[in-house]
Amino acid sequence: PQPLPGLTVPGLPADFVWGAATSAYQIEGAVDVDGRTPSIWDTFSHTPGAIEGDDHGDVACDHYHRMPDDVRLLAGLGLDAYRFSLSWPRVQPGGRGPANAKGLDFYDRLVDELLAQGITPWATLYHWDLPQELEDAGGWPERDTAYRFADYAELAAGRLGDRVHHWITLNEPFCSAILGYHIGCHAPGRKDFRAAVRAVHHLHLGHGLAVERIRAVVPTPAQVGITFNPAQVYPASDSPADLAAARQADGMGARIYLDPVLRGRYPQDVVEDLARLGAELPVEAGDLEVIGRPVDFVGINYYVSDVVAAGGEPGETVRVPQPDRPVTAMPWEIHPQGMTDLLTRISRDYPGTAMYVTENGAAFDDSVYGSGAGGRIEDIDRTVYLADHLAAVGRAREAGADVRGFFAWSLMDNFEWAYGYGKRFGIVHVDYETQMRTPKQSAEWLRDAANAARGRQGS
Ligand code: PNW
Repeated sequence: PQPLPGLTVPGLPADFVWGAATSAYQIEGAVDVDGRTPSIWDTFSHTPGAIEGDDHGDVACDHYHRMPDDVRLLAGLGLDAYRFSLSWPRVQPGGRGPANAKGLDFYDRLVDELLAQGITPWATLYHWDLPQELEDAGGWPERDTAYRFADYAELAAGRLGDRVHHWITLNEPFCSAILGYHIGCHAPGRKDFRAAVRAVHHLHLGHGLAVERIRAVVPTPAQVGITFNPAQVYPASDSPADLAAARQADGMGARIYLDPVLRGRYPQDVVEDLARLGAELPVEAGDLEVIGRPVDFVGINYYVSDVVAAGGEPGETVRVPQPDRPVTAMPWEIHPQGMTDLLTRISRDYPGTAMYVTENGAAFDDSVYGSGAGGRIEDIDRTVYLADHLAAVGRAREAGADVRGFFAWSLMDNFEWAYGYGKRFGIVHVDYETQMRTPKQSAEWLRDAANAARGRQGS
């Protein structure tokens, strides 16, 4: 067995933010309680064959009913911050009209519980649970959805903004647009590339409109940002064909998201690649000014990197597996240096960008030793994964990247989207029969490493 990693992570200052993250549909359950209406994930997960084992989020971790206990659990882990998401159809059933007081009350109580425990709330407004009614009206490929999102953002921020000072508009627009509307492995399960490209732009527009509305209702010092999962791409060789493939993959996986928000324009090569594929970003006059409004930070979710080669057909790119890299249970390749390279590259190409790692973590097949309250999960593989990626953040900081915090994905095992409950990312184990929570060894290590970092002088 591997030894536990050391607690000292070089390069992380005393004021580095240590946190854990979740999202509403993955943990809350209570899908028809207190006025919530279905989201696209309720519909999708109840479509036979869409999800591994036909799992769904009807109960999930039952967090909606166990929230105060979960916050106490979080407090016991000694973390500074908790990133959660609001369920749009809980806050604004159907995605239009007035707020649902009971739905907002839940997040109001959550925020108060967090603050009472000294934990800073970080609210994500959209972690993929679009109200089904808005999908029925066309979803993100329709421009109107962006305006609906801005209205919802204002309702949520207006209620919580006196206490929540950290706001993330969208989580991973790549997943919403490409996995949801092109690949179809995520809700709403459509397979239409042109629609997916329209969705990309309307997600960005919704972000920009929401930034303005949040700033209007949240008193300073509001910190408003957006979370991306930019691809970290390496060419498989230095042949012109592979270099071109890497450029294209980087354009579609990273720059199409980063550039409009951080530079106020779409990259010309990406626009040309899309045109060759018969797709177009539906940009209207003034949109890029809205989308390019300054943000206070960018959230980065990092799990894997991609080695890319030219595919069989011209203009096709393929991801080349790296058999020498160890894998998680997903099975995703483990490559911490990719995170250093990604953060360093963003800080070089988009100077002055403050970043937080808003997700990083791994699914492994945990073994539970003992049972009940005496159960123990020695997840050394997850602990090493987190330690290696925190070290990668430290190296990026030493190379000049302004990375200010790290949120482990996830606080607890939860509904892992298309994979259902079989893949466990938690630093806390959830027994889905009893809903008992048991902190894993990785949670204890994270708590101790955060403490060690706080005790040191800033670096
Ligand atoms: C992120 N992909 O999702 C999400 O933000 C989390 O909700 C999720 O649980 C976590 O990562 C682990 O999967 C992703 O296939 C899901 O490229 C899929 C992909 C990327 C990110």
